[in-house]
Amino acid sequence: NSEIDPITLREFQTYLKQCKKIVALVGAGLSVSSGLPTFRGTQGLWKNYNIIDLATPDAFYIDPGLVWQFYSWRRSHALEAEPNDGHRTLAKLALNPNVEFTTITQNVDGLLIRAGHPKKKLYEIHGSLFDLKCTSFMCTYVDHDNFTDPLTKELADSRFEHVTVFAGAGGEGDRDRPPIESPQFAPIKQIPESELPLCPLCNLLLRPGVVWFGESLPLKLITGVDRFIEQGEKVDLILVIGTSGTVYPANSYVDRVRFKGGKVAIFNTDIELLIMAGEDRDTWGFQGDAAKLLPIALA
Ligand code: BJW
Repeated sequence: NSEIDPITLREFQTYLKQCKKIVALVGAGLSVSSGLPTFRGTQGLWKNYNIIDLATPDAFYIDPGLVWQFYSWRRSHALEAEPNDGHRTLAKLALNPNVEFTTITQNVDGLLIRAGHPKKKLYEIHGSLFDLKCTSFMCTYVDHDNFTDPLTKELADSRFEHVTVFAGAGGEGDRDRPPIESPQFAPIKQIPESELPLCPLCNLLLRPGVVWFGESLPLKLITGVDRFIEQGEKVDLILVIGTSGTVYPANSYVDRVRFKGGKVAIFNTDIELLIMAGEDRDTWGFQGDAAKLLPIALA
């Protein structure tokens, strides 16, 4: 990216060379140049629904057909997408034997793995679009890496294109605004539960293996992240890539690294977020597309 400030870059890279232990915290912005939308802001709309409202247990229990159509669309979109240079740069860093490195990703699109990121150094803390689990608390059925698309015949038509909307139409902050008419509004079809993905063990509804608001993150992953941050050498640097930092516990990792003396580097298109970060002298801010910035900054 030509707008990268050479002085900031030099200072950052000098520090980077000394780092022994690094963690990357990844959000939806990393996959934007692969064609996948973010959650908040102007991209965060699907067929006139706020994406953030659909990614909740309430939405699923009220209307599983609607939420399954949304996730079916997400699955097929993620399968069509290709990893970008940002994903590949992190994968390369994870394979570097000279640095202790871990990626914590909030993304569920599987693109880091497809870019060659070793699974054992990757914490997909919000799950995966390609994991399915049973909705019954009595049933332990889980299906990992299921790339079938569509999952049922009835979900086939739900794979409409993403609705691109006008500024201010999506995101959590816009909840109180009236819905915006989109010229590409596509009606949702009613799908009976019997035509949605069903558990082969108990025949109840399956759900996407992702973590919705109010749900606990998988204990094994949280413990793994905690160990990486709290045990052994201190983390020298946290790379905060394409995330709004609005969701707990992901956002808490930045302060935990900082608290122990680690530095922070933010890669984001949002200038306001970077201005706020710039007030801290142990934080570098790089504005632009993470897919373009990471190969330069981490070269
Ligand atoms: C670019 C770019 C480019 C764009 N290059 N950058 C009150 C009530 C209930 C719960 C809570 C509460 N207060 C706090 C909580 C906890 C809650 C929470 O944090 N809520 C806040 C919103 C207030 N968290 C939870 O509930 C978590 N569980 C938990 O804490 O359990 C314990 C507990 C339980 C109950 C109560 C309290 C505690 C679970 C969180 C699960 C989040 N799930 C989702 C959906 C996942 C499945 C799916 O994908 O569908 O995760 S929500 C959504 O947000 C998704 C994302 O991973 C996550 C983060 O979003 P992200 O990645 O940051 O995306 P955006 O869109 O926000 O930002 C994109 C950024 O990219 C922007 O900054 C752009 O500028 C930038 N960008 N293009 C670089 N090219």
